[in-house]
Amino acid sequence: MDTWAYTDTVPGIDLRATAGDLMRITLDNQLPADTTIHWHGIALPNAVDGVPGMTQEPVRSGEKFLYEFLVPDPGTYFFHPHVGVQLDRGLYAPLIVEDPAEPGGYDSEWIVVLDDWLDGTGRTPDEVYRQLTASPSADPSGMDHTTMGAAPFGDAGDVAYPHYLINGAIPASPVAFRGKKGERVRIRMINAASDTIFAVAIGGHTMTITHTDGFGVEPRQSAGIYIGMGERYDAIVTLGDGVFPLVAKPWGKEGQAMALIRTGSGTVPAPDVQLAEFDRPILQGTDLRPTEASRLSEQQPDASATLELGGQMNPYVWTINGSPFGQNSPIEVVEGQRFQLDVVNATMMTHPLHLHGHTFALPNGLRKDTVLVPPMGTTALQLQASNPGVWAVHCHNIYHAEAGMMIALNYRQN
Ligand SMILES: [Cu+2]
Repeated sequence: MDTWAYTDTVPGIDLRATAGDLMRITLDNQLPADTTIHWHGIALPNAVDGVPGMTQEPVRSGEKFLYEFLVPDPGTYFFHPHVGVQLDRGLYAPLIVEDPAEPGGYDSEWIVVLDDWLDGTGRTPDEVYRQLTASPSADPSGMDHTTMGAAPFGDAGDVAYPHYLINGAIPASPVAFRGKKGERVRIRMINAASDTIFAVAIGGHTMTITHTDGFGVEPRQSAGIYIGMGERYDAIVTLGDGVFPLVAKPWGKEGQAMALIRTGSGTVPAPDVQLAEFDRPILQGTDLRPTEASRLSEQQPDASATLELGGQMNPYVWTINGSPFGQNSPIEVVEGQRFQLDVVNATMMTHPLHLHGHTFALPNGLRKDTVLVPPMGTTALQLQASNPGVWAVHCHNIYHAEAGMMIALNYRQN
């Protein structure tokens, strides 16, 4: 069994740039399949957004493709394929865009990438997808759906994973971050999982959340934070003295991911260490408020569209506005409009809704590009239509997206 990866590591090596830089990256496809790269969260030109059939031809096995774009905004991003369920194979890597105007206020910086993992354990993500879609009667997910409806996220997911990873490692052989007692560390957290929402906390520490999806938030101290698929959160943590577990607990699923923080001597925590931090309130993204600088200007929408998320396990079809992608009608916007997406989740699951090429403001002003929409929940997302093209709007549960939970946002001439 060969894992698919960017170069030879999972996650791939992180790319770093400064806001305003021109990125020039050649995808050299040595996979035995077509692929593309999507630069998740970056407001880039449509032609390099990496969605096959919408913005480019798939890059064939043995072929190359040049992605060239300016990175306009600082923040914590990542990149991954936009073909099938390839993200779940290990094809992902951080993209960090530094802010030349950043005041700093921290001593060092770590990147924490979360993942749910099954490749090489008996079935590939493609086989899982085939099982999900092929079974005419029984629920093939392997998931216990008895948590359905539980707050805050409802049904826990469609796939049971044998492993949860932080920076590619299982808890029995965790990665170790090293630092000094009293040091202030900025931790950039990325959820690259395909079907898993995580709660993240650090034993013996609180974290102060400072950013989400590249945008500043009013700093908020907490025992931990929930992170949906495709979301990113940055936190500042002041390090204690010893050895500490950084744990990511999969929502509604068994097991956990763990990394170590080492600043001194101490006992290494067991892989199944239970953190008391998870008994305290864990923040959700929607609890956060934007900084003034990251707000969208106050404005009445010029136009709006409803976006209804639907679907079920059996048959395994996920929809937007009543039909899977390809059968639903694109949402149309005109350049210059303030546009509102009225999102309705008509299912018992939480869906991480992701918009390409733009960011949006939640009703409380929080700016993001990926938002967790709770079961039977609604939200209104405002965006500024300033980046012409044909853009994907989809659930970042990669199995849902592949099963149809996607729609196009098309610019039309007025
Ligand atoms: Cu979904």
